[in-house]
Amino acid sequence: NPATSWPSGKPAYTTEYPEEYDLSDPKGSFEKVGRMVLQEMVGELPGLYELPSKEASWVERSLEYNTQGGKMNRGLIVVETGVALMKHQGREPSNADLNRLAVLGWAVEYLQACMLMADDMMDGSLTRRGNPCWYKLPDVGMLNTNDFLMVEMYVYKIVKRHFGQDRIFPWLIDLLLETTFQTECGQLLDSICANCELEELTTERWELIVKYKTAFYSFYLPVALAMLVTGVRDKAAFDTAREVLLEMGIYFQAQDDFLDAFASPEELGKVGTDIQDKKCSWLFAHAYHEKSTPEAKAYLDKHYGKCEVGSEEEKRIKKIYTELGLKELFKSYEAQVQSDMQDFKAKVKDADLPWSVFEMFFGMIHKRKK
Ligand code: GPP
Ligand code: MG
Ligand code: MG
Ligand code: MG
Repeated sequence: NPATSWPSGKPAYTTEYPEEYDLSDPKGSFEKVGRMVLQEMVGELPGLYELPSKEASWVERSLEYNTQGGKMNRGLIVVETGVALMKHQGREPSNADLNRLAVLGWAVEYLQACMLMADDMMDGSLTRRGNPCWYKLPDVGMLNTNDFLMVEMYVYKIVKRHFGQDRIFPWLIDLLLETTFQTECGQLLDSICANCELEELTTERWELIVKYKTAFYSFYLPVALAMLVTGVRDKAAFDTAREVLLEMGIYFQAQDDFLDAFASPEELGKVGTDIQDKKCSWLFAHAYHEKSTPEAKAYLDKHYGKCEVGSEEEKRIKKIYTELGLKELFKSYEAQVQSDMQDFKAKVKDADLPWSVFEMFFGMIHKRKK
């Protein structure tokens, strides 16, 4: 294989995991695997890619900055799902199984990191995870584009290093690629809103946007990866998992949109830009199309997408959201999702999947404040 047999010494596969994965400390163990993966990836740069130390350190700094320090929900769920599935199959996960699940969890975290690096530049955001966005750093700027492309390639390098000799390798890659493309379709739908009339930013469009830009990669992907690696092959099981997880993912992005306006930036770790950016957010779509009054509509027509973060107009728009009763509407949507989740229980059991996976995932996000 020309890509892997040159230069000599390639490829290096990791097959042994001497460090004990401690399930009683899920975050700590997961973080340890993250350190290992980062070191492996950075370690290859001087030898295989002839990168001088300055550039190798740049990559290391970018990976540290952008892949670490998040909530790690997506990554952790890969491990949790894998463990639950193996137990459901009557198997006890070995140390290697746990490490390999965590590696896939990190592949999802790297994919997430690269999406956020690109998204922040597109959205003109200022902060992320409590720090300035990477592209905002004076010595980064437009180099962000290359940096996020490198993080994206690291997704595949990580998977290749740990699963390159595994028969499911092509399926893992296909799933990651397909999910990335779905996310890009979603980001397109999201970005084109800037060129749309407010009339077009409907709740139907909102649902389509968020299904693609968030739900596939954040919810279906981690569970589907764990299903693949634990040997699930039944199409119906993937279909059922997707159906439940997409609804959860759509709700997750509704929360993201809600928090964009109503959470404190300190708690959220980022400053909301949806009003400035003319996003088809859950709040806007419901304010404009479902709950509107002529006065509210007139104000939105005049100022939505035309005022800056922190401006009086932005504050007024948030006040309009509140006056239109969107906080209450959100609560009732939230209750609806919770009851839908209960209704999915039987279907999940029929698909021979452990309900605990979905319950746990939902528990991680339900009523979240950040
Ligand atoms: C979240 O939207 C969606 C993404 C991060 C997907 C980006 C996809 C790309 C192909 C780059 P958001 O802008 O509401 O997220 P946040 O509020 O965290 O900025
Ligand atoms: Mg954004
Ligand atoms: Mg965005
Ligand atoms: Mg957002």
